[in-house]
Amino acid sequence: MTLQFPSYVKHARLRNWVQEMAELCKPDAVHWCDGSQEEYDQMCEALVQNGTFIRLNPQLRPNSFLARSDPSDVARMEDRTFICSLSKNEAGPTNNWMNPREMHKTLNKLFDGCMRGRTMYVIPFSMGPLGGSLSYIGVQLTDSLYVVVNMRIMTRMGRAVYDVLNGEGQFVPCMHSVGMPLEAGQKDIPWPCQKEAANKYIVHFPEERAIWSYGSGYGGNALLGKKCFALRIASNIAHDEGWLAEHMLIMGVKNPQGEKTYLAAAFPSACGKTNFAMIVPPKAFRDEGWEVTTVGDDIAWIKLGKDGQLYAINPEAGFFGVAPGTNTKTNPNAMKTIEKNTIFTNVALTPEGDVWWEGMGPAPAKAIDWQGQEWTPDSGKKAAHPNARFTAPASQCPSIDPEWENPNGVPIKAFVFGGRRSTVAPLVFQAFNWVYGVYYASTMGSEMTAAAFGKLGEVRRDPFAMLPFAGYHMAAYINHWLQFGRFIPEPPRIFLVNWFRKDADGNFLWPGFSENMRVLKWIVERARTRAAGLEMSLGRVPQYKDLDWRGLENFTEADFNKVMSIDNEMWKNEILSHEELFIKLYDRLPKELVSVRELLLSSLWRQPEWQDRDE
Ligand code: TSX
Ligand code: MN
Repeated sequence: MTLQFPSYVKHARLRNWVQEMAELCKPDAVHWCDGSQEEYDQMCEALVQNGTFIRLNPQLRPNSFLARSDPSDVARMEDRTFICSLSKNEAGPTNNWMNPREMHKTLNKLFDGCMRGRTMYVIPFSMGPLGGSLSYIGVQLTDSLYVVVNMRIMTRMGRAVYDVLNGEGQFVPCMHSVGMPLEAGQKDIPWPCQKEAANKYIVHFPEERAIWSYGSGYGGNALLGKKCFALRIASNIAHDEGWLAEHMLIMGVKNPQGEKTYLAAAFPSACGKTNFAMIVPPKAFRDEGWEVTTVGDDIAWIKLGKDGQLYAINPEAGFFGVAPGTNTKTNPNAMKTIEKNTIFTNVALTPEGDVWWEGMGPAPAKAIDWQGQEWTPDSGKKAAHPNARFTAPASQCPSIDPEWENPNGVPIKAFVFGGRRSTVAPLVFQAFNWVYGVYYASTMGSEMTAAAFGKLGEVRRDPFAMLPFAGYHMAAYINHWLQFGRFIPEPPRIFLVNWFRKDADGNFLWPGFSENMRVLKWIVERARTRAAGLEMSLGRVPQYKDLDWRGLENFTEADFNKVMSIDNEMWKNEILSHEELFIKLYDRLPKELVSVRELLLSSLWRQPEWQDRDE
């Protein structure tokens, strides 16, 4: 087929690539997305007509829609995610690798004719503010209209991208197909995809800086700007260019003096990262003038500025958040964000035409569950899928930071790393220095809350919360952090947190949520003033008197000491278990990690109590 190119698409390499891909995929038509509101509205209406979208009650959820995915297509597929670097060692032991030439052969077969009977959409998008010094451009070709409308919320999508690209600029080509061509006369279904896991492919070519995704229409598998581009491909670019592409939220904390401190924080999944990014301080703090603002909830791109400070942008324009568990108590700002202009996927539908999920509030007497079946509270199954999502514009978040679209980013003063640990890890401590911080971030782990990966309660090591997202060798990634730190005149302080410590009876020792502000205040004051906490074996810690307890007076010094306690014997075992990761990464593990491990053991190895001395 000979393509008609819009006059504003002048980029020759882009034209050639789209032409070539159209010849491969053989769609019935090509649609060049302009990103306008009219186009978005028309596409949503077409999705309603097709049965992919249900329009929610406009009184309750204006301009919002519900999509139900195929039951086989509900989450990212780590087993089907590939890093196809030229050499296997470059991908490292924590990524799936396949020879890029073999993979290209496989993909060329799969994509040959894969869009028959469908339209191929051309989605130009910018990760980061358009034209920003930290921004990068991608172009996604897809046969999924659901993907197009989600990409319009999650990225800066549309015609203006071509002006930034001009005739020459670099872009990351992103190929996507749901992998279900339509034969002549065949009727489409609401959620086309490849049902078999083995037929899904999420593939990255790091050297080519290209992404190919086949067979899935869901989230991170299909919205290629997010995990595939902004983390896996961008981490490769960042490694080569000397910056950081991180799985981090970015937030701003303003003190009563009006001084703003920005920090970036990494948490593995199921730690409430979005909730923390949108935290509402307790009343006593708000009344005094403390304010927390949100720059991003998932990804941070961080560069060293000419002034020696780190600057971070959120490359995304929306939130693709987990719905279950989100309510007006756990995250009031998210609930406000999703009041309108939101796409819900795999949540339940109420008789009023609104959405519902587990942990939203009182259950409706009846509903239609995420699979389209009648549901009642006693039907013994979940109404919403545990990985049900909302896609909503970041601009609608009440706590959105005034600088969130600053093309030069916001200055980062501290990094926070946190896992989900019921034992061992204390509520908060500050690493002695950058290298110690890198050690703790590398060995960070989370206990399994669902049996999705590994056994329930087992610790899954998730270095920097990047295990599924580093697009190259994890040990080289850790070394990149060490190397990056050497160029920062005064590196940001690194803090470790754990909101999930439990007592022997299984009760949480820390109230979490808004109350995390008390920890956050201590962190921000340390980062600003460089004041040191009390030096302990692992790092510097606050004492009870160092935290602000107004409004939480019933949390006693004894309670605090429990959630802060460091058990030397348990920590010796913890450090032993770090060995497993170190052995996995052995051939390229930075020597600093082995040294810090020895230093930690040294400070954990206590002499017998002085009373025991025979004198
Ligand atoms: O998001 C969470 N945060 C961070 C909030 C800013 N969650 C939810 C995690 C699942 C995604 C938390 N859960 C947090 C937390 O700080 N803490 C906990 C554990 C917890 C749960 C319930 C209570 C206390 C702690 N208490 C009551 O329900 C009364
Ligand atoms: Mn994430």
